[in-house]
Amino acid sequence: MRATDEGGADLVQLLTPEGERVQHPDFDIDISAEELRGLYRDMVLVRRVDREANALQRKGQLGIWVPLLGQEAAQIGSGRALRPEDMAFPSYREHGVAWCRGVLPTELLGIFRGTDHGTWDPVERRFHPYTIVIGNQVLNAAGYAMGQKFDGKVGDDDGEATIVYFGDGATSQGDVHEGFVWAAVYDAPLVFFCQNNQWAISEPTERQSRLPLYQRARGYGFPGIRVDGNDVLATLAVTRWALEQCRQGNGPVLIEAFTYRMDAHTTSDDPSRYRLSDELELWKLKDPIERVKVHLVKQQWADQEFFESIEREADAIAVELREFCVTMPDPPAGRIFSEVYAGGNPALEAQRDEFLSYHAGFAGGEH
Ligand SMILES: Cc1ncc(C[n+]2csc(CCOP(=O)(O)OP(=O)(O)O)c2C)c(N)n1
Ligand SMILES: [Mg+2]
Repeated sequence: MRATDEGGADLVQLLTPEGERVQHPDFDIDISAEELRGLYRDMVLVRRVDREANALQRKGQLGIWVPLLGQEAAQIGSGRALRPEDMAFPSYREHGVAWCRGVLPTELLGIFRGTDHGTWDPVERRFHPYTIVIGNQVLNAAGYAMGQKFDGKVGDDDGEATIVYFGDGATSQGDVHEGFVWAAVYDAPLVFFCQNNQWAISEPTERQSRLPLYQRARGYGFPGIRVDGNDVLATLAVTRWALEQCRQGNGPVLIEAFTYRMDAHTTSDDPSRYRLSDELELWKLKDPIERVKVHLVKQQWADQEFFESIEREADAIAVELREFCVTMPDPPAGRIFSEVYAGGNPALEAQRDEFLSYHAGFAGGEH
């Protein structure tokens, strides 16, 4: 058995790469033309944000960027399954989920320009700060979901749930294992959403597991489902079901979204050093956006004017992103020392004073 087996018989799919709608005995969804146009719009706009931010890094305006290219359906399908009161814990690639939580694309830029840690309010947006430490957010999310359970927010139609995002590589981290154990034994309302994009930087999924990742859930005692992560409808349907299980007190659930990282790991990475380009060419045929476009056209649910209006909207977002990025003020030199301790700390304050006087010795270093 290989973790990288192509999809496999258990793969949940509702929209084929050719844009054909197929039925599934357990997971189906009624989707209106308007809803599907909305999902298409979300995916096109986040892809544009992603490409624009990638270009801004190439121009030296961002220190680094983490591309989501290819993972739009996994992120929009799951992000749109959430209710406003649910909580989401991202890793560092979840720009599409951020979009669904109402985080502005401009609010992500400071993280990658090195000026802040993200400017949104995690409590208000129900979207935790990005986490770079692999797998760590799984423990944070398990604790949060246990809190929802203890606070009595689980057990009926109005129940709350939590979703946590992590990668295929993260499944090898101890934190993820511990998160599985805690959530399982406390029946925490937690959806573990693993985006298996086939790579952990240069390590393929077969280096993480001998068996398909969704099957790991069984060992912990909760359901695991593999969904076509390039199929926005299937991802939406499966995530809605999983969140509902959690709301009713039957959580947790593991979802493995089978997808592909179409670009580099980050702008600091060169994937041509460790993978062949024919792999990418194969996945291009399974593009998450194209299949929705084909389906919309076939159904006559969208016309040329619709597609052009989305392009115009994407252009406008791109302009806004560029202008915001190049005019972002540099943070004051003392900024890295602030907001570390709520009540101050003498050792840190001494370090700050020393650094500020050193910094003031340089031309332009007075602030
Ligand atoms: C604890 C820890 N170890 C190592 C790293 C370095 N690192 C950054 S991303 C990454 C690979 C993660 O792969 P995966 O979980 O598949 O997520 P993806 O980047 O593919 O979305 C590693 C090892 C880190 N950030 N944190
Ligand atoms: Mg990965």
